[in-house]
Amino acid sequence: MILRIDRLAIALDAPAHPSANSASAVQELLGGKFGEMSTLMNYTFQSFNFRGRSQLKPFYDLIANIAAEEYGHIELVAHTINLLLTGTTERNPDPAATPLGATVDARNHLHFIASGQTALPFDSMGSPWNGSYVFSSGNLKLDLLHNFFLECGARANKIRVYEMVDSPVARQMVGYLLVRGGTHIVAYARALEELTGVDVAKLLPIPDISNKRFPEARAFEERGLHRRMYRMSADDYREISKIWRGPHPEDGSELEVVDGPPEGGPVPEYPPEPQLTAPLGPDGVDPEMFADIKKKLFGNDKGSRKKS
Ligand code: MN3
Repeated sequence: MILRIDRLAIALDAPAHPSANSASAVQELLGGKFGEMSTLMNYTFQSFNFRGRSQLKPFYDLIANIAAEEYGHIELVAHTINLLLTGTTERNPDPAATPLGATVDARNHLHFIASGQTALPFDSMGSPWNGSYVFSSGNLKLDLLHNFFLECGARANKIRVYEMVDSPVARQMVGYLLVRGGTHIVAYARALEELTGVDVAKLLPIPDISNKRFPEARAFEERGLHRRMYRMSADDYREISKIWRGPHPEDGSELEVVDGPPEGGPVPEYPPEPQLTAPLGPDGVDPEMFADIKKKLFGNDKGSRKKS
């Protein structure tokens, strides 16, 4: 079971310049093949399907625990998309004024047609996330190799989205996820080392650029977030400390298990978007529509039902 906390992993500030096309690029980090929906569902299914749990408890604990952190990463990317989209159209309840006119040049019309100007489980090209992105082979060595590869691929995509989008809210989110994804790369490298003796961490970093080159990521690393594994449970997953230990492969700092989730930040509040009839129509209830319904129910004779 998952216990949910109504906070984001970090505080996110609304951007001064919202951008629908930046939001489309960020969608890759949510519903792309290497996005946060994929890390969440891969580790979730691998934990559901784990065989030989009692013999391999530290590995089970690690995969199950990282799955729980990934939920918060989906949440963080979705809210970044929402903040980038909020304010991209004219908040005008008159449909004849073409209040969504600016969106015809936006890359992803689904943000405006299929949702209330908010995130969807799609990649940057509008293709839906799908279950074939999940690898759960039943072979621990293979699954760990896959997870190491998945996190490195996710890191490459984060770096590229960072290079595309200069909005501070997107860069804050990507900086944080570069650091947290970095801990998951080290975790799967350490797990492979415990299982086989091979020093997988010698391959790092993949791609060959340090997190310290990204100012927002560097700030999180200076606070020690790259050496922390959050234990996302009140009582369980304690054996992660049998894998998450020793020196960090890049800077030699000591790896540390922290009991409980990150302190986090508030969930953003989104104002209504009347031009999208979100949450209700203009002015709550459209008076003309209301009069129409009344006429259909009661006829023109106010208040009394027609006698048949
Ligand atoms: Mn993640």
